[in-house]
Amino acid sequence: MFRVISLCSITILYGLASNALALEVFWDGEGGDDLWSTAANWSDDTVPTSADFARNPLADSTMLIDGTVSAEVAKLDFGIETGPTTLNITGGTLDVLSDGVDAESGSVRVGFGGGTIADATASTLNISGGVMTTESNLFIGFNGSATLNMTGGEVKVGGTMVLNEVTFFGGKGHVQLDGGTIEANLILLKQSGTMDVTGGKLLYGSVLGPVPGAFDNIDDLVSNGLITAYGGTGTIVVRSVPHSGNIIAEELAIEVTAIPTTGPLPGDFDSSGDVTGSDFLAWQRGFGIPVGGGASISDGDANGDGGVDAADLALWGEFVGARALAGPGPAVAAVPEPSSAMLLMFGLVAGQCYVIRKCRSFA
Ligand SMILES: [Ca+2]
Ligand SMILES: [Ca+2]
Ligand SMILES: [Ca+2]
Repeated sequence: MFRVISLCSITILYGLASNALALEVFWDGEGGDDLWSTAANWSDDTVPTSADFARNPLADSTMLIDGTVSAEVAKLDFGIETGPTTLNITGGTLDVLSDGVDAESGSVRVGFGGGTIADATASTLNISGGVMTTESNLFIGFNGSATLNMTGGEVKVGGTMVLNEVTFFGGKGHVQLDGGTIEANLILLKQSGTMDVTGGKLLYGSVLGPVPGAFDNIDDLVSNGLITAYGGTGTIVVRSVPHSGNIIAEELAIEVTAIPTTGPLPGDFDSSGDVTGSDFLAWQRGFGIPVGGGASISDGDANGDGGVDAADLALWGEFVGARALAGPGPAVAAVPEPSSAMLLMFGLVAGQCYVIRKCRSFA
């Protein structure tokens, strides 16, 4: 059963046959300490290398990569049908490298064929530190359910971060981003993929939603509640920023963060939905109103102390170039601003422009 599914998945996802014969190394947990680097935890008591496909089908098991571990592997699947599996990364590194032969290599698949998220079969990737790099794709839920809980560290996805690839089973892929940085060349939310943000940041090149053409940008995903801030009570904040080079599809990355409140962003003095040079002019007009002087947001008071001074300009500077995205709740009307000239002054106009390109890895 499993082999049939696996082969079909390869065909469906990649449209080409895989002929790699990389060694499969299985987690047996016999080392008793959960550490990736403990040889006894693996079949044949050998820690996998960048030439191996690592798999963990051991239900209720936990794998640990901490600051002592520098792990390399050609592919990692865990939570394989039999039950929930957890990988905790608290430090160190996990590099998942393509072997140049197998189309699936370079990828991590969490929750491989493991039922719905309500089941005990949902698997979890917890990252609180360290760096995980996948040369190819990261699947959170693959014919099964999985959650990525991110509270620190870095995830660098050279291919596509896919939330829930459902081909044969139900399931759900969820990313809970509470800290750290996720950088993905491309993000694809499949049938029931969701993300919630309370901290940290997400950088991506392009994003595609569950219905190609319908949800093809983050505005759609947020307005339809698939990407939320603080469980829906906050605001998703996006802007275009330079990136470290991991994102190959775009010159600029889209940065996604969150603030815990709704309403105008700090520095959005004209409540237009974005923070631009027009807001700077509003601050300039109000500048000099003393603290407690009754100034409002529209006067340039970003911190609510009733005055308009350098502290308010600092908040404007923190959010300039950012846009607030309204969730499914009461809509916040975004009024387009003739801001290009002002943004040119601040050297930011390029950051306002990006092109959503077609999904490269998954047509
Ligand atoms: Ca063993
Ligand atoms: Ca504004
Ligand atoms: Ca103020």
